[in-house]
Amino acid sequence: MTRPDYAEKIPNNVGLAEDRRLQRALESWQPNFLSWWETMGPTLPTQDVYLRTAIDVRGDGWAQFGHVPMIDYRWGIFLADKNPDRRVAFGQHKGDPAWQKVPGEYRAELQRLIVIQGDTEPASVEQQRNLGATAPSLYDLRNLFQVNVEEGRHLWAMVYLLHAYFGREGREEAEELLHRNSGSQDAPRILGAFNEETPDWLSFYMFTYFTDRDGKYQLGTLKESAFDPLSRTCEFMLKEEAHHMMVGTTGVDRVVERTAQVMVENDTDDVAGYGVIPLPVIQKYLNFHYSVSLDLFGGETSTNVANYYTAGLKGRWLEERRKDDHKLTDDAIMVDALVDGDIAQVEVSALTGLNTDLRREYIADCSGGVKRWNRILEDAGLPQRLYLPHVAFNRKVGAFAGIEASPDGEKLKPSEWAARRGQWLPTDTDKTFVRSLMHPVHERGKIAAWVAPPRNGINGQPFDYDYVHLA
Ligand code: BYC
Repeated sequence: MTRPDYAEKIPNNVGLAEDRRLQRALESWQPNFLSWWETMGPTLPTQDVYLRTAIDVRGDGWAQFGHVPMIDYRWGIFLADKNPDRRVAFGQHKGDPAWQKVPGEYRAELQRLIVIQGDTEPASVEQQRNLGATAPSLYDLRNLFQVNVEEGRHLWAMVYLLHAYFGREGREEAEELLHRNSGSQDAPRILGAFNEETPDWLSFYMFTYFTDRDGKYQLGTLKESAFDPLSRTCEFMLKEEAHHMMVGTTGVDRVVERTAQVMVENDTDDVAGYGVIPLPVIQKYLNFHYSVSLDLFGGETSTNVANYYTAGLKGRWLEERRKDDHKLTDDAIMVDALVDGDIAQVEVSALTGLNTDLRREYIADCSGGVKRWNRILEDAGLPQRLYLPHVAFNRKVGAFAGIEASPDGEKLKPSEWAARRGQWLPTDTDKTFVRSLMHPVHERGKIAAWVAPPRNGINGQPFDYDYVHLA
């Protein structure tokens, strides 16, 4: 394992200095990345931001805090430490030594998985680029930028793999990652949720709760990959990803807390006039972000995922803790399906049902957030509760893509859906209202009226710390 060289143009712990060809290739991609960051990254001008920078994967090296001008942020390539004894944990190659090179027969599939993962990272930066202008506090602004620079680093992580292991095609794919853009008509991002807008901070908190959490689960499955460099890079990315989910979890906490406060103070549900977000609007945002994030798991049944697993490319969440043969050739699983046009379940082979297996883990995790937010309502003495809508609600991918269903899982005629969708998904009026609250609060120690302050600052600093110096 090489120690990271932070003096390098591209900080890394992959021994770039010893591989001049790779170093040159990445150094020629770097200006394109920086020009993408300048044109598609955060729009709010800043002098510097109190950022966490990874300069090592060990000890506290992954979390060095300090005020940094954003363009000087050091996007580096860091892989978790190598375990020389690591073996493939599942599929037909179970028990073999983990692969240090890409086997020819799996090249196309591995490249595809890495490209899809890589595509989401810059997409989220593009989606969030204008949020700085309406940040509710300097603390939130700093968190937004932290998420953005780390998503940029996660792009670097995938680009490193493409350059180092996939030759010319890999380099071409790395270029394409900078050319597709979120929401573009001509060259959109690959997955649906990454072409949606993140126009306000409630959307940002919901995105970092629900969509970043898909990232956690997908990275968790790629961390199991037999292809060791992919596994090691995902392991380190997951460490950084935890902060993004904290931003989402506590962000929604704080919105719910503030709304609950105003409801209690004024003894009314109708709080829009008091400048906070009514619970039914929060529920609609939750419905939207949860349902588009469910789409990110692919179909309930998928031969792609069965092949990935059998080949050893993509495992299950916490693969090694599963008590089975890790081959699954004789196992079955119940998955959601349309049966004679009705919402039901069918039994399929465990291998083709693996997207469902992962989605179940994800749903259980999402329920934790809802429980937390409901505890805030309960503690405020309020009877209202938030909930996760049914898996058939508002789906564009998988078994329920062709039907419409209510959040309770009742199948609806298209006309009923058209008449009622505004009760369940944010309407233009809801979105305009939420946007009308988004006045920037860029003054140290102050916060917008629609969201409660956080319980803790960053890295032991108080809430009123000078997290960002604006230009
Ligand atoms: N939108 O066989 P199926 C993150 C396509 S987020 C559009 O069921 P499969 C992050 C699919 O490509 C994590 N198209 O799919 C979060 C296939 O097309 P083809 C990102 C979709 O392969 C926040 C067809 O439909 N990482 O890190 O089993 C901020 C049939 O689908 C969608 C990954 O996703 C969609 N939503 O599963 C920043 C991991 N879904 O082949 C970052 C890598 C499916 O018929 N990707 N399709 O043309 C994968 O593991 C899998 O490709 C998927 C899909 C789970 C995405």
